[in-house]
Order: sequence, then structure tokens, then C-alpha cells
Amino acid sequence: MTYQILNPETVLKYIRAHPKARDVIDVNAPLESAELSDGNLNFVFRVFEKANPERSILVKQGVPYLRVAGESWPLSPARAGFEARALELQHRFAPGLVPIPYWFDEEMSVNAMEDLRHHNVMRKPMVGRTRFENLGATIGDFLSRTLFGASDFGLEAKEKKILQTRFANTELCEITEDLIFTEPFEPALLDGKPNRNHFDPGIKIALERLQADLEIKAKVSSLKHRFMTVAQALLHGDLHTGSIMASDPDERGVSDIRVIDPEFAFFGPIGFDVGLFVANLFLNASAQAGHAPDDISRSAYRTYLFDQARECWAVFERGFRERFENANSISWHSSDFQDAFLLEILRDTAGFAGCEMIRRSVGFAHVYDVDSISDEAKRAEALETNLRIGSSLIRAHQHISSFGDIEGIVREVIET
Ligand code: SR1
Ligand code: MG
Repeated sequence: MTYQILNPETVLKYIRAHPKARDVIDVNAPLESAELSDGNLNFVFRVFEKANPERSILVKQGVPYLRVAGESWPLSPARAGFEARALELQHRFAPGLVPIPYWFDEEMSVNAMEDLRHHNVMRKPMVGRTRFENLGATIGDFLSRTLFGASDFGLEAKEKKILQTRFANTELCEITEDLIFTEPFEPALLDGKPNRNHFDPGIKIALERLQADLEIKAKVSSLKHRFMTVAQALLHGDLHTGSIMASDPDERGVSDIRVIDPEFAFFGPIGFDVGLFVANLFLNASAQAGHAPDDISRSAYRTYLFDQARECWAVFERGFRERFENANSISWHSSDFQDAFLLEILRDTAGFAGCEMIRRSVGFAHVYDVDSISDEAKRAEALETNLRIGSSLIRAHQHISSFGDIEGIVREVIET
């Protein structure tokens, strides 16, 4: 099929005609579709057998623009190829923690994959304080498997270099460079590019103070430069709680958890993925100022979030150290080297988490956690909290020596 933008009608024709679809569903049976588009970039459809909706396929299509902005923000549909290649690798290193990829159709910019029909994107249930007890451990496991697997320690040196050339994800990296590292820290840009920040007037003064802080500016420049140049491993590249799905927790609070949407994948610094994930837990914790109905439930859920962040780091670090034992070269067996490398990741984690907390509060792409707080004063309180924690993490990141240091910085501002 030559490229055309799919809709709930044409996606049915597309599926009926695709030779690989018949491996998953009966394409001759009556089929139905539903549009599920939820993220900022793409269109997503579920196609299922009418008489047996359990038999379904998820179809995700990249269109030549950003879905939430429309044609005024052009974006190459080639991003679907980065997602396809990343998902294939993540599925190789962490099977069961990502959707099963079915096929990638380059001409149509379509990724077809396992339809996680019993799962929900985690962000909203977490704002409603649903507890997923295995969240931190699962994401820590996902991070150590995928980031070690697709690094110089897990891949042969030649394979990694060749792979890197297939992940020159220039357009989506530019979005991250602009939206996370540049625009939130500048009142106006010098290079004629638009500054897409938007923020609650209640935090104008705090933001002006932050944007005038030369120490913060220098540290963010250095984090941005690390993001652009330190090609440690193939990152997910956008690991927030909107990029994770979970089934309803069972009686022990345990769910099936899957990481989705790796279209921002590129070879970058490992701490970027870890930092984005923990920052999104902290963003939820601060937003509970405006969501939890009472002190007890607020405190309990914040404690849960800190536990998950700590557990994520612990499982990630343990998994990474275990994998070092079987690393592909004797060069990686020095325990001093391993300690130093993990410390570098931890410090990056703190710095990148700080940038994420700030950009989600004042930049182009906010989070539902904070934006959905209806009480103006409480929303401003959460936003100020994010700016304070973000600034402290950025300021202190090069002096962090344990995950407890990161937790300590956050807990100085967010009480449990
Ligand atoms: C222009 S895209 C805005 C944000 O959505 C994605 O999920 C990334 O987080 C990006 O920064
Ligand atoms: Mg996404």
C-alpha cells in the first residue's frame, strides 16, 4: 500500500490486505477498529475480530506531523522506523517487558504489535493513587537489560558502532534538546527559533529567578552536551509514566508491566532513561498536594512512590553489576571501573531528572499529574515544588554518591 494516513475505516482494509496479519487474527472474519491515539506524536488503532475481541492487533502510524499540534508542526513519519528498530532490540533483551512486535511497514510508517488490551497507560491511574507494587523493580529490570544489552559491554564493538549509525534519530533528538534542555531555561531564544514554553502565571517569579541563575544554566548546558555526545547505550529516550502500560494489579498489587513507545530511541547517556522515569514518580508525588483527599493517603502514596524510585535504582544497579560479570571484554571486568561507571550513571540520573521536572512544569509538554489539579493554589504549590527540586538536583548532581542522596533532596521539599 502506498502511504496514506489511516483512519478507523481504512485501517481495516490495511489489516485485511497485510500478509502478516493473518498470523495473528482471522482477517476474513468480521473485523472492527477503535482509535486509541493518546500520545503526542502518532495515531494508534486497535483492530479486532468482532466475535472474538481478544484476537486483536495494535496499529501505530507515524503521520508527517506531530499529532497534538497538527500540520503546523511537521515531523517525518520516518520516526516509525526508529521505533521499529528499538522495539526489536528491546524485545530481544527484555522479552515480556515490551509489546511483541509483529511487523514494520516502512512505506506506510506503521508498526503493528501486540495489543495490550488488558493494560492501561500508567499515568492516570497513578494520579488516582493506584499502587503497582512491582513498578520500580520491573522498570529497573527493563533498564538494566536493555541498557546493558545495547551498550559496548553487551554488544560486540563493531556491532554497536554499526547499530549506532542506524539510530541517527536527529529529528526526535532535536525535540528533546529544545524542549528539555534549552527552552525551559531561557526567557527568549537567540537563534530565531520559537520558545514554546507555557506556564501558570503563579510561578512566573520563580521561573524568572531560575532562568537568571548562571550556575543552573552552566550545569544544564553540560547535561545537554552529555545528552548529545555520550553514546553509552541505545536509550528508550522518552521513559515517562505515559510510556508504560500495566494490567490491573492482582491481590498482591502485582501487574504485568510493559514499556511502550520507543520512537525517541538513540544512543545516549544511560542516566537519561533512569532520570526521566524517577522524575515522573517525583512529579506525581508533588502533584498529590492537589489530588490526595487527606494527609494519610497523600503520605502513604508518596512513600510508595519513593519506594518504587529506590527499588528501580537498586534493581537496575544490581542487574547491571551482574551483567558486568559476563561482559564481552576483559576491559570491563575491573570493579573500580564498574563502580565509577555506575556512579557516573547515578549523577546523570540526578541531573536529567532535575531537567525533566522543570520542563514538565514550564515547557511545551506538561504532565497530566500537575495540569489536572483544579485548585489554583495547590497547582502553583506543586509547580513551585517541581522547580525547587529540579534546581536542587541539577545543582547537586555532580556530588551525588548514592540514590539516598537523590531521595534526600526530593524529600527535603516533598513531605511524607
Ligand atoms: C513535541 S513532543 C512533546 C513531548 O512528547 C513526547 O512524549 C516527548 O516527551 C516530547 O518531549
Ligand atoms: Mg510517547
